Amino acid sequence: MKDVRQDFPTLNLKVGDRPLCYLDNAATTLRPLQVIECMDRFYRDCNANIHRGIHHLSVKATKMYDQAHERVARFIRARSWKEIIFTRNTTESVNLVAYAFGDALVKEGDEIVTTVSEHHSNMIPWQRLAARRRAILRYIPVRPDGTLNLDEAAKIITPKTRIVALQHVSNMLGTVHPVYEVSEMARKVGALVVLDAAQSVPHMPFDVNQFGVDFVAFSGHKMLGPTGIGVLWGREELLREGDVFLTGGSMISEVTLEGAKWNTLPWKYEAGTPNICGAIGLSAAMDYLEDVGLDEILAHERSLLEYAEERLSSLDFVKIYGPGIENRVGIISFNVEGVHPHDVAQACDSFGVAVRSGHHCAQPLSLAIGAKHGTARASFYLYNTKDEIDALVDALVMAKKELG
Ligand code: C6P
Repeated sequence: MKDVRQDFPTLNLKVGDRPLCYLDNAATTLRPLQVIECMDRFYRDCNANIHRGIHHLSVKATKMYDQAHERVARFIRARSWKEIIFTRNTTESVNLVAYAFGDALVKEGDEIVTTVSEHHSNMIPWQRLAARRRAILRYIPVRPDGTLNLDEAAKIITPKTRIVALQHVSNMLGTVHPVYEVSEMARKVGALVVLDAAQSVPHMPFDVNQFGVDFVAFSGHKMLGPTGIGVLWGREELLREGDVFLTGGSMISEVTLEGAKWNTLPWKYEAGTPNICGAIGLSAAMDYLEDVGLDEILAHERSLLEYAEERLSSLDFVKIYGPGIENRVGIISFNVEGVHPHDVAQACDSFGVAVRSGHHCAQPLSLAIGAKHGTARASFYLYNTKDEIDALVDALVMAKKELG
């Protein structure tokens, strides 16, 4: 893979007198100059609202925003740009499905299925939907290593199931889940499938058609793009028929005092002034990622994961969670014997190493894998190096010595 580090100004920062080792990419990634400068150019040269004005700047901004939908469609191999809805983030994308589709689909006594491994963003919206509709929420359990128990899934997904919502990759453990197998079970009983791809779209070649799912949600800020921009992909025929979510300007074609008609796709789901610059910044991030190559990025992260697993498992006071690395991508979750994960993260910070600690917004999974205080987590991306993993190891040795 080509050397990309010079494109990321944040990597020049120091923490105290140590170079920053940014290993918190599952939380959010850094941004390359190409994205920062693209957004800077937009605000300098093209700033206007979209789909409203007929003046020069508005036409320019509208074109760029509309093209951003096409850019995303190409990135995830969607059949049409009309299937791309810009939201704020993965969380909003999942909520959109729960409200606009879930409320109409789920009736009293019906069942919704999700998994114990989910991020809260793909759990709470279904808890709320079940409460609104007096439906039953059922969970596919995980084994002690955090992998999904498919034998149980086959029993839990039944003709009563209306929606199955699951993640592609666990943000806590990096586990890659067997999405196709689960979606096949769901399709057999006619349930809709919602895929949280927040931790996969940024890290590997991704084709929305490969899993047999109906909706895919992800966030721009986890893939070199800005914060405040996310994506919901949905099958066009579903989106065309679906109810609306947020209402107001832009999402209508005609309004009377009595009611309104909805706009065409994707505008029907993009109420109000959207994050125009965010969408354009995300397009620049996708250009960048494709230029480096998603296969190359995946291979690079795999080599970092292998190295991290080898180095951390050589420390007898470190416990690593999750399945073997053949079932994981660039995330490693661990604990240092006798040291609280927050103290581990603090010790890492004193070495310039940024890791996240706690439940990682997946508290039921923490409990299920026997990490009641959570874990410390290092997560990799295209700009990380083996030297940074060495710095992490030095920090863990110090944490054990001083605090363990
Ligand atoms: N996980 C992490 O540190 P938002 O916040 O909406 O952009 O993404 C939510 C989300 C949903 N699903 C998965 C699998 C995720 O990893 C995340 C975000 C971050 O693990 C921040 S909590």
